[in-house]
Amino acid sequence: MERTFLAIKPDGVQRGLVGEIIRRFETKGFTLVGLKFMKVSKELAEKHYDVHRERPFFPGLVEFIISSPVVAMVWQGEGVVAAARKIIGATNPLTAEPGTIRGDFGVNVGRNLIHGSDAQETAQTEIALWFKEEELVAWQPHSTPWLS
Ligand code: FUP
Repeated sequence: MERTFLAIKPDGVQRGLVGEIIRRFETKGFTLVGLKFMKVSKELAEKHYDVHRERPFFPGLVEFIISSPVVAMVWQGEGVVAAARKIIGATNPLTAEPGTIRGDFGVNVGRNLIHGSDAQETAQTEIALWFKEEELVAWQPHSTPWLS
């Protein structure tokens, strides 16, 4: 079953949006299989954003991610990687559509509230980077057998 990695960034936590953000994935019908509240090490932040290592915003991005706690999550469901990206919205919250998390709550590209894996392959890499296998819980919600 398809899985994606999501992280509510320090701004999402600081602004009290954890419940609101989780609610959107829960009510859509996706299944939570991993969740932890944590401070991110510099090493993990640099690995996570390795693709951006040469970009001018990289040092500031890493400093921001390690500045205060994040909520790291794994969600499961059919088509969850692409669907989560739609729920999250465009990278720049100023151009993100209303109705998306970034479109509804953000204004600054450097403070865009949440990370979501951009492809199935990236999701697998990011899940392995952030979670140990035993931290992921395989389960099926009883009340919604039509959801996978
Ligand atoms: P996304 O996949 O939507 O999170 O966006 P990217 O992977 O392109 O960018 C990763 C993070 O880098 C963004 F969430 C915010 C930050 N960023 C900037 O701070 N400035 C930029 O110009 C582009 C990205």
